[in-house]
Amino acid sequence: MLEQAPDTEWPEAWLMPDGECSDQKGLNQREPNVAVTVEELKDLGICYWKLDATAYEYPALAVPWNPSDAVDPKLSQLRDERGYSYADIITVHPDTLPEYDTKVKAFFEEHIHDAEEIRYILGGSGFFDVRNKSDQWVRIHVKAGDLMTLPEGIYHRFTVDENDRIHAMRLFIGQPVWTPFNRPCEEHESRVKYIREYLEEKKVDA
Ligand code: KMT
Ligand code: NI
Repeated sequence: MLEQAPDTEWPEAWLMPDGECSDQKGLNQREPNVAVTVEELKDLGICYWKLDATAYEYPALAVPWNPSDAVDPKLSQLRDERGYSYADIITVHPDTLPEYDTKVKAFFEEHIHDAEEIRYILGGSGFFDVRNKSDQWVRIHVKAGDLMTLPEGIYHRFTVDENDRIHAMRLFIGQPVWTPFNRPCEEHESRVKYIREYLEEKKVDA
C-alpha cells in the first residue's frame, strides 16, 4: 500500500474567521492564526499523498485523461490500489477556463458529493475548505504535488488563491459524477453516512 505522506509534508491548514467570506481568494486566517493539525484533518476523513508533479509531464487540458497513461509509479500505484478508473486534467485560469469568474464562484458554493473527491494538483495552487466537527471552515492550501481526497458527504468548497491558476487532475472510481449537492442536504444519504462515520461520538461497547 502506498503510505500517506508524513504529517510534516501535509499542506498547511488553518481555521477561517467566522462569518461570511468576502474575499474568497485571500488567505482568510484568524488573528492570530489558528493552525489545524494533520490529526484533525485525518479525523475528518481526509487522505493525503505527496507526489512529484514536476518530474512528469501532463497536458494543460485533457478531458478525459486515461489513468492507464500514468508514468509516475506512485500515481499508478494509487490508481491500482484505489481503483481510479477515470481521470481528467483541467487548468483553472482566466485564459483557459471559459466563464472563469462564474465557475470560480460556483466552485465556492458549499456542497457535498455522493462519492469521494480526489484531486491531484499538478501546478498552481488553491484552497479546499472543509467543515470541521464544530462546523467551522478549515482552509487547506494545496500546491503542486498534493494528492488529496475528501470523503463522500463532507461539506466543502474550492477556490483558486490570488495567483488565479491551478492545474489539477480529477480522479474518479467508475463513471464520473461531479454533481454537487448544495448545503443544506442533511437528509442526503451520503451526508447521513458521513455524519455517522465521522461526526457522531463513537459509542464504546460496554
Ligand atoms: C472542484 O472540486 O471544485 C474542482 O474540481 C475545481 C477544480 S480542481 C482543483
Ligand atoms: Ni466538490
